[in-house]
Amino acid sequence: MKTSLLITTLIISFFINRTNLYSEDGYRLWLRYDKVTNKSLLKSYTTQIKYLLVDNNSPTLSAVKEELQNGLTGLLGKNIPVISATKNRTVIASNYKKSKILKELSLSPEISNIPDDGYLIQTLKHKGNDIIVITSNSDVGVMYGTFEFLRLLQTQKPITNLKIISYPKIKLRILNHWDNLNRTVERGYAGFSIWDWHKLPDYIDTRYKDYARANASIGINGTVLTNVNANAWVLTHDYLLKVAALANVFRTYGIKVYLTARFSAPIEIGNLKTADPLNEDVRQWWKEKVKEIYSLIPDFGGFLVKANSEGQPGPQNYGRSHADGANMLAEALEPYGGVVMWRAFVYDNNIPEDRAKQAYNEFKPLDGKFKKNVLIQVKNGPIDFQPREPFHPLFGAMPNTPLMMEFQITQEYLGQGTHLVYLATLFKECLESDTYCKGKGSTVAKVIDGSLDNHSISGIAGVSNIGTDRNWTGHLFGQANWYAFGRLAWNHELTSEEVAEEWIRQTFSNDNEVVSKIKTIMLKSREDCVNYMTPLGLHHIMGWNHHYGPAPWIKDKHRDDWTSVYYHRADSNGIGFDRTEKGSNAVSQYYPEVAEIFSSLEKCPDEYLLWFHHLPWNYKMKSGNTLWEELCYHYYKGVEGVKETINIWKSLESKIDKDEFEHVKMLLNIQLKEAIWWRNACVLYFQTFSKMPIPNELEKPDKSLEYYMNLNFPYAPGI
Ligand code: GCW
Repeated sequence: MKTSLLITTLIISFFINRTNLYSEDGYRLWLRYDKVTNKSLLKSYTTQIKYLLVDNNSPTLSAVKEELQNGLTGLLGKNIPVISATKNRTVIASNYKKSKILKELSLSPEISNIPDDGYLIQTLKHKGNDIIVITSNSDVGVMYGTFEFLRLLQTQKPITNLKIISYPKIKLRILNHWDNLNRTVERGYAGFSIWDWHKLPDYIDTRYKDYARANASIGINGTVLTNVNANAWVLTHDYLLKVAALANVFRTYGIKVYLTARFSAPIEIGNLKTADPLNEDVRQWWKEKVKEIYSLIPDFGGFLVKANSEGQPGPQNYGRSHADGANMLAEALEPYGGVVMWRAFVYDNNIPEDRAKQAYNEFKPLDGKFKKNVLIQVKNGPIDFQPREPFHPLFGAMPNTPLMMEFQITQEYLGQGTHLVYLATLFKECLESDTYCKGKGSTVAKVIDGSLDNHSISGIAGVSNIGTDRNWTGHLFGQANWYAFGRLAWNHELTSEEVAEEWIRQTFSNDNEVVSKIKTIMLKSREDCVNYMTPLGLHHIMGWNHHYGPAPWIKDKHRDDWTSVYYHRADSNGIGFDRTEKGSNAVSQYYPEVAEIFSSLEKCPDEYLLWFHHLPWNYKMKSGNTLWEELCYHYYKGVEGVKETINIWKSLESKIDKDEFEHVKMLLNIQLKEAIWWRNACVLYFQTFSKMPIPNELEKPDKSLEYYMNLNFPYAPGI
């Protein structure tokens, strides 16, 4: 009896697991390679692609071959034989510099000038044969071209008469993992760190390769494995062996490994008494450490450093400047071609100055004082990855220093693991902002891609949202933000819409209704979120420490600049942070053309109003509403936006994989609940100052302010 029950259970669970195995769980990301559904396109593809020729072997080109074989087999639903001499209808993937075959073809002469990472995809006729060539002057460029070619098929684009030339605008396209050695992830909402440090270097999880493939497919070429709140332990020999094992997997996919360097490492793991960057023993220690790293990882990328910020050690502990600290590390890395990415995210509550001004004050005077292999990594806005911030005034202010962009892909302040918020629109808003540093058209994008000041290095970083969750990012739509970061790092001129459309077609389907409806959802999602969280330029009013949920009432903490009241400054007179000349004068850090717009009540866009101005509750807005009414309308609009999203999503039920449909639906319901929570808590709280009624037509909150203020989340994720 017992045995038969056991057998039945085993059989049932076998079938359950089988079904799970075959249902869509998101693991494949945007590289699904499912068979092309459009019959006539499929026919056209299969007539044009009969054979595969991948020339010149190298680990990278072997990976190209594997990707093309897997991809094409899936997409075309049949095996594509690999051959060694060109026949009619062959796809050739080859490095132009190494290939004999390609020299015989009449390829576009531009090939010789395409920068290393770039590629050419061209349809050609040669000796009566129709062929498609994917080529580059480097192996990794061939890989990028391969992924682009597969993307054409996945998004069901025609492949006749191709001539695509593409190369990245920004050189270092890097993910920053805030992953700790114990596998927790700071501000991570997708499980634990995918780096299994304990089992490394001997156990190589298949995820490492899939991670590398996914990154290569969108052009990401670097990864910082460890948290900026750094642990020196990763620099010990045993851990470096683990790092080297990861680097060995990633190298094939053109991805370099970087580490965060804890400034006090010479004391903590080097037995020195000091970490003073001008001390000879300290300098020597770093030189030897770097030498050891390169002996294990010959293509190591360099260090990312958070120093003298939020309690992290740094050069200022010894009375030295950020330049002294960065240059010491840069000198050690220089012989090997490594770089230092030194973060500008610094602010100190002991300095009696608007937090928004502090990074600029600290770094601007250091312009031109850094060694050539130092990049200063600046967050998109002057506070901290808020749902909306104006661009950081450092962009454009340090022409003699390459500035890197730091975006946050993980949604610390935008709904964490449960809100659908597509971030390309946020990224683009910042990249397209005009700094006016060299006159009109000096966009942030042109500052960071190095084109404005002719820098030879340039970089962009995204704080990763990846974890051990089966679908990598927790929320399926989190994948879109990883994807968008990579695509925009490659080409910041792509529109948010183009990127969304590519992602949807590869992730869900090429069905027009699916594409257009999901695109609508994605494109409005960030504005919805701003509306239900921090409309009209409000910022930093979220929960204490875990940053989950609304808490505009946070005050009286050990640091003012970590409270909410510091930022919104609501009182019986009004609300907002006066950053004009009459206030903190943060506007003066921008170029005059920009400062003038932000300072002026007429010209300042509503989006930034309370970021720069403290205004009375009955202030007349451009819409004719009072400020109080306008604030209410925005909060309510945000919630309506989420309701609308849910309706659109529900209308797609028959066209989306069941598991994915349910997954997103449940998360959207959480998002709605939390949007209402944000709206109610904020409106009720601000009402205690405005003393004005919520406009009549708006539904009144069903809970009291006290209720919201008493909510507690000791186990919220990400800390
Ligand atoms: O956004 C804040 C986060 C911290 C983070 C810090 C930083 C890694 O709340 O968790 O620390 O910024 O960027 O250094």
